[in-house]
Amino acid sequence: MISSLSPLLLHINYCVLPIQIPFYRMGQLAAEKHTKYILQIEKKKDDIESALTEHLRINGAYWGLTTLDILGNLKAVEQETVISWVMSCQHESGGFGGNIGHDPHLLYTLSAIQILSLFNKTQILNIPKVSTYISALQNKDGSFSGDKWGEIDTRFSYLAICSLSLLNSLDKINVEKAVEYIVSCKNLDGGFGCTPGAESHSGQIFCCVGALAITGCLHYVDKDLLGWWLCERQVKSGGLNGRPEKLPDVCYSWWVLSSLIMIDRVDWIDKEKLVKFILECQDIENGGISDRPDDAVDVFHTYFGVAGLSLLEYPGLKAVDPAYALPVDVINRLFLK
Ligand code: GRG
Repeated sequence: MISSLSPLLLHINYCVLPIQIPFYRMGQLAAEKHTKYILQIEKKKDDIESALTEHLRINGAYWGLTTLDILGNLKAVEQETVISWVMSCQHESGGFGGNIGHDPHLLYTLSAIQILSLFNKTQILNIPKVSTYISALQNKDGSFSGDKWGEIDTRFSYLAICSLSLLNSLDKINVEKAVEYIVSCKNLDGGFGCTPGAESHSGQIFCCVGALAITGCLHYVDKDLLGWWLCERQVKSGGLNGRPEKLPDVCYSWWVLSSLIMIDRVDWIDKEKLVKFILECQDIENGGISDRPDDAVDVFHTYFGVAGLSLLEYPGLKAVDPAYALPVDVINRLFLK
């Protein structure tokens, strides 16, 4: 049964105990350097990284802008320029593309809605049009396709549910069926995969647990079993991997940690060691965070590193909501309206 809990109550229910880390025992977060790193990405339009990521520019904008907001520096960007660029990525169907003139997909549509939420500007959207685009992608069995080409994945269930919830339009889909499909992707190890029977992976677990949290259906999760699987993701270095026998990666600081918080099992990992791992992945000189120590930095890992530290209550950072992947004050502003 679908709970009538409002999304507003959800993040208030997560229990995150403050950690007491003696910060003199580890490096510090190079917050100023990371701000500079994010702000200069936009200016480097001609480099190879920029060319390779052109198709997902709107995701990059969400990662970068949310990082700036967590660091308390969102005001450093020209809001009007960003908003008008985001709106020019909208397709006539109502969905958003990854860049101007690109095909729409749920992945880019959520990023567009998240960016507008950061700037308190979702009201400029034609909400019925956007939500019609999203709801048309729900299939009979409750699953979602990512776009008109039809691929199905629990990532797309999360993208649709999170987007519609931010637009206060969850009533446009069959939530009960959507939840039923997600639950059908639950495995015997307590985790979730991309389709029924597919291997558990931390990224998919975030999507399924996040969607269940937003819809008030966390009772479908076997919290002890999943908590055990998730805390087993921590390796010797303190970093987290996405599934057994894989290398740690800073991005799993988000996928695993947010899931552990949503199921109230975050104390089952060594938080101090994870903070140390994330800090070791910083480029102290030029800013930015990489997947593992000494690798090249990028905006994706910078976001997940900073957001992970926020979930770990690292001092000086805004709190982030583990289900919506947006600062808690942004979520409160949306749902308290
Ligand atoms: C709003 C935060 C937010 C997300 C939107 C798209 C999406 C929802 C979530 C993606 C979840 C996911 C599948 C994350 C995994 C990303 C990743 C690092 C995949 C790499 O997979 P492999 O198999 O890596 O290459 P491993 O680490 O397993 O070797």
